[in-house]
Amino acid sequence: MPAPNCVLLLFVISWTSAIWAADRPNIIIILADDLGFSDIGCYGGEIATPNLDRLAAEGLRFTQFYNSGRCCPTRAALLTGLYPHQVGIGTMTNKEFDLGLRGYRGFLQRNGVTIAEILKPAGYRTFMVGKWHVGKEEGMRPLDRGFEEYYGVLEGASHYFDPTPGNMLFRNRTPVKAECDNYYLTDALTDHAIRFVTEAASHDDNPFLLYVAYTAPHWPLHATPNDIEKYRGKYRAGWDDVRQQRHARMNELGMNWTLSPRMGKVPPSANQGWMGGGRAVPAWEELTEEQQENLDLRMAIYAAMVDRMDQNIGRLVGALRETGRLDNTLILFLSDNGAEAGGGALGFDQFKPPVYSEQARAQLGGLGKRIQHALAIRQVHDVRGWHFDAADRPLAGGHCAARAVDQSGGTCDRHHGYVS
Ligand SMILES: [Ca+2]
Repeated sequence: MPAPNCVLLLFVISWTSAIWAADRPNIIIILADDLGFSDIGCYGGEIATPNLDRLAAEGLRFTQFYNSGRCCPTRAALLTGLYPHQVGIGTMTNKEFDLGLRGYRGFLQRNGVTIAEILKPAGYRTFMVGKWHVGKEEGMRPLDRGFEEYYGVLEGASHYFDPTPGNMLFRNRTPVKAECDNYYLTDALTDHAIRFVTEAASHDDNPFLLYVAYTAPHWPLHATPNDIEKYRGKYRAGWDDVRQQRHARMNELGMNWTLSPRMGKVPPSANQGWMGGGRAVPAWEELTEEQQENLDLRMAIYAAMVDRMDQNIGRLVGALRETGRLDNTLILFLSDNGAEAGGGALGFDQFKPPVYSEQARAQLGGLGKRIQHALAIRQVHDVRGWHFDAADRPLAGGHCAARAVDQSGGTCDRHHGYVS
């Protein structure tokens, strides 16, 4: 089948037949940030993601699924089951994006309800960790929109080793600081997610909704030395070689796509101009040895961030197993948009917010960007229909799983008897 050039969002689901039994399932939505769909192993990536791969092998893997192309709109659609413009987030959030138009208000409107606002009165515990990014002011935050427990950053682009300044690290309604000297945000989010599900299991038998919105691997490229070291040198062959290898593995995995022509330039529409759209993407061989070494490091850091996220997903699944909740838990994994095409002379580092100090760059190995591109747009709102079906609480107009597959025009490589 022809290569779909706008597949951005992957989708891994793991469940067992127990979900469709009388007990309502727990629901975990894991959202990665700026993750390219081919970065993880079960979609051909060279990054080690054994935990996600296992979920995929035991579940269902989408080969076509669409998000809303950018952080805030995808999150708005995912939370409400509506198109992002319908709930005021046609673009990004905060006051500068309030254009005074119904589709562009800069925060999640009240004309749509969130999945937490539906499931909480239905008896679900409702937890969230991670990046909210659909409104940061009082009255717009997770606890204002149906979640009873929250730990994370209200905005995006967080510093991984200390997200305190500027990114509004919160525990429920209270601003907090990074909790320890060796703090790493992906670990901390998982710690709190595990705390939520463990406490819930010890408290009562009510099912829970857990929304895990990791900030990884969104910039800044911050990772720990041990994780980085695993990938140093693996990208020295260059991005064209990595692209070819990923494509070959995709076909081995049964996706059977034709590799699209190599882009000569980053499309301006993908970068909105301010990141350098329209610039040429050089062939790897055109770069100097020093540039190649530098870019190998940047890509190794990115890979380390994805690897670390997978390690943490493994910890979360382990906690579910220990609490006896794993077999009655629906787990969905997706990305809010594709990996970001950055700016700069090599497409990697033009855009540097002030949070990145020179000290941090020296310590962490520099900042960077990726080489893939975000395009378009639709269908993530169908995800909420899945939740309602699984929870036996469908809304009028909600979609069942099979319909979601059909409407996206996509296919899946495994089929389950999940629709009556
Ligand atoms: Ca994003």
